Amino acid sequence: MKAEALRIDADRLLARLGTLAEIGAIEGGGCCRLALTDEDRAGRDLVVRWMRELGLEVSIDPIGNIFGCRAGTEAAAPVMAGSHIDTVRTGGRYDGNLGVLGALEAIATLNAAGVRTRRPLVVAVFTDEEGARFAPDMLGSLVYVSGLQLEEALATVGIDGAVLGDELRRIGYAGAAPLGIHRPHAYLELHIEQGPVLDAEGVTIGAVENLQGISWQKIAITGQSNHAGTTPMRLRHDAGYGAAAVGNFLRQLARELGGDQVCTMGRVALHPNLINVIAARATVCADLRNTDEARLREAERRLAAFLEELARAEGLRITSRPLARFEPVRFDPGLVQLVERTAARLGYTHRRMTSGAGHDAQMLARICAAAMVFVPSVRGISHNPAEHTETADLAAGANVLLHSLMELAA
Ligand code: HGY
Ligand code: MN
Ligand code: MN
Repeated sequence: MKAEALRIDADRLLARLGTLAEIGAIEGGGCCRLALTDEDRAGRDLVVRWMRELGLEVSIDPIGNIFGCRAGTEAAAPVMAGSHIDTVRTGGRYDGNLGVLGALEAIATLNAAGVRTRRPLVVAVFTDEEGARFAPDMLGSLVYVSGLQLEEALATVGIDGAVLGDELRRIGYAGAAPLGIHRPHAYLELHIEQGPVLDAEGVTIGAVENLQGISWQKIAITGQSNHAGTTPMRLRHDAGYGAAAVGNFLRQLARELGGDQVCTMGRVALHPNLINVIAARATVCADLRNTDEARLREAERRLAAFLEELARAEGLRITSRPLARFEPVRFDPGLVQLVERTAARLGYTHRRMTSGAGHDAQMLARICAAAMVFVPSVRGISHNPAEHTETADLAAGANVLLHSLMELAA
């Protein structure tokens, strides 16, 4: 069959997505496979098996990134495609998984058609993209591009007190391959949009040209525990109130800055967390994002000023520690055009767009030409078991990935 006419097998892709989704399956059809847990190990083992069945040569690096390599006719720098298979606690079945399984589906299609490419093709599964258990997010790809020292990454303590390196060894994925194995010629990532744009406009393919900046911080608030009944309001140093005030301020901050600014308090904990005790301590995690670096810095500045004022007014001690800080990224214009051109050639509607979420592609962009292919998320829902993408859109994304890879590897 002519290369032009090649199309992926949607049933095979859907079947693999379904099989992987059974690992860590949660109510509502989603997944919970937090990085380096037993569920993540089971998912990794399954993908490695599929890679081997597809004849790929599997390598695992010291931070647990998995690479499946399909030899080219030349030993040139490979074209890489991939994503992640770790999920948040209430994840869907497509976030990350589609990028890995879509790349495997492209390989399966080339194998079935007996098509060789000049450049090798590498499928990558990056460790701990979500950063939900071990911050920062995109940790594995960040180490891969030397943005974070391996030792520092291995020493990371998770939200459950586990040490990243111990967990990596425990699940058997502390690999021996050299860091930076397979320096790619180019990198493409297929991913669900996780936002409302494509679905609302009825457009099939997103050619992602940029990705917003991310600022995560852990805010520790120390007050004084006291009796909820006997303590007059004027004598309180209430860490619980402090946490609530931060949450409220984040919403106000997004409103004041407007534009693309988003602010989230997704994680909060009180101690001792009892109905009749004024909280002694609170921790709040803040997630700030903006496509514009200067405005993201303004948001950080305003939050810091608010925390100072809150500490003074309430007699609290408030400290903040950064958990992740990535500037906005622009993807390679040539690759973005390739994604658009390929979508058009295959007859799919398409548009250029920004990624609101962080992705491994933003790290690969530091070392090679990188870009992303988005497909619609129904009602823009993600990080939620109800996350859904129609089969025709899954297939469209995988076909655009397949033909883009073939052109890049020619
Ligand atoms: O946080 C993010 O944007 C991604 O889901 N890791
Ligand atoms: Mn993702
Ligand atoms: Mn995610």
